[in-house]
Amino acid sequence: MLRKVLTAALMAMSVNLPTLAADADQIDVLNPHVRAVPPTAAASAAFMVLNNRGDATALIGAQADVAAVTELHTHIHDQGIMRMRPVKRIPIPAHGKVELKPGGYHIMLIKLKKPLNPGDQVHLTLTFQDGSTKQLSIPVKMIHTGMKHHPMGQPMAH
Ligand SMILES: [Cu+2]
Repeated sequence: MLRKVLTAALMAMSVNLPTLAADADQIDVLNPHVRAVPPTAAASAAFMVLNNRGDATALIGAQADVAAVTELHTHIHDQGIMRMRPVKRIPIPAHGKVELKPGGYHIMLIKLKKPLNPGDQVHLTLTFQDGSTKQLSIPVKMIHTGMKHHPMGQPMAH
């Protein structure tokens, strides 16, 4: 894979030239977690905040060890209904942050290979715009359903 060759080349460069910052080095991952799902569920999602200390970049790929397929998704409002849609990239503004959260951008874990119970760890690789990668081990947590988004997590009367 060309991307793998490029990634290897970039990683080698960053070893030789420590002043050359890779996109992955300027991103801090805050509060990463994966939604716990029942054993019958075919899919789950990962959420986190990507905080950028450098120039604008983007998340362009992800791979999780517990899923056969990992996609970047967003939610769109389609005639009053919220639908998920795959995206090629999730932009991360310069010296800013993007929040992956229920009802917004998220990393979709499809065709789960095993149940995701609270306390489990998921290995996730993030790939950024320049091909640099970040390896994460992130916890599985219970999350209340994301289709109805409650600001600040406050329950609302329906
Ligand atoms: Cu999704």
